[in-house]
Amino acid sequence: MIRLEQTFMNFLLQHQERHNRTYHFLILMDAMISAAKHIQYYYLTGALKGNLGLAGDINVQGEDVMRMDQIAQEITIHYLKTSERVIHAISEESEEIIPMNPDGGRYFVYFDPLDGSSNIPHGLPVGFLFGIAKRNLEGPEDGHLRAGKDYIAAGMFVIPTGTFTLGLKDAGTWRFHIDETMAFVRPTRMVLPEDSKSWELSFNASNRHTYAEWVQKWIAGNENKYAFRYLGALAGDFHRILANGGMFMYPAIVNHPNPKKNRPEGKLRLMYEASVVAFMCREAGGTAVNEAGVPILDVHPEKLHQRTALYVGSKKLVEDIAQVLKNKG
Ligand code: AFP
Repeated sequence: MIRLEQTFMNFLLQHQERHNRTYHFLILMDAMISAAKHIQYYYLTGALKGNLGLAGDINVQGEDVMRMDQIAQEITIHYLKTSERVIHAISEESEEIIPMNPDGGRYFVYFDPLDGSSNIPHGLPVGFLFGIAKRNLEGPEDGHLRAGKDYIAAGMFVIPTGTFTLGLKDAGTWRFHIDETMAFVRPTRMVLPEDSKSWELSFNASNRHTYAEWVQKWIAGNENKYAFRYLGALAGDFHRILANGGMFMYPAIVNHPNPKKNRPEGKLRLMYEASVVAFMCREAGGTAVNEAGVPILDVHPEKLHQRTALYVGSKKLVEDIAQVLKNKG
């Protein structure tokens, strides 16, 4: 017997119908899926076609742009524009807002088309992360810089692994797998496990002595209880945490021996990294906070490429470290 699976599109159509929603979100998600499949294809063939190297440019974050970053950006902008549903988008790869359909558009999209650049030269997992907010339909538009709690959906593709995880507002976080026809199939609801047996801790251990003292102390008191895993691409690391439980963290760097390398604001980007995983985590029963112990989803961005520290995962662990962060000890 062949096992045939429910597709993502079928799942979403039913979801929209059940909640009496419009078709606009379907059109937008169809665009996201098309973009992800094309990025997946270029990434899989990247080593053979010479697309896994540097592009020769520096991006808005002051980092080297990889050829794949450019390809993924071009693909995503194309599909978002042709969906005609996006007012404008904010991308890691563009300093400015990317205008799309200011009059007829309905959504704001915040995305990082290929996150985890240090994995690119090796063809190892990277992420395509996105958050979606809706235009204010009741009154005058109140701006495009939305806090994560105002997103209607947030998701990530792990490329080239072929998994897609999507958090839907008040409707859970779902995981899909790519099949032989390049369709995303088999919706599986993700719920963070309560049992701490499988929990993992994920952070860049080489930064450990640069964290605030109280964070270092918390790690020392907890590290022996959990397995330690770190891939260096948020989508991949968070993918594990969603399944196994535990916590991913990228704390503020405040004690670097070279003070110029301190990152008191944190490293990760609020709108298209931290809020995206925080949203999926909330829908899976977890939570996320910043360096002040404040929920990530409550933080209103003040600028497009705002950075933040991030602690995300199982409620018990994140709430535990949130207390330490609030009390600074
Ligand atoms: P890049 O895409 O700039 O490599 O950043 C990836 C990332 O934003 C996120 O995906 C990782 O979790 C984190 O940075 C890894 O950073 P470190 O290399 O400093 O551990």
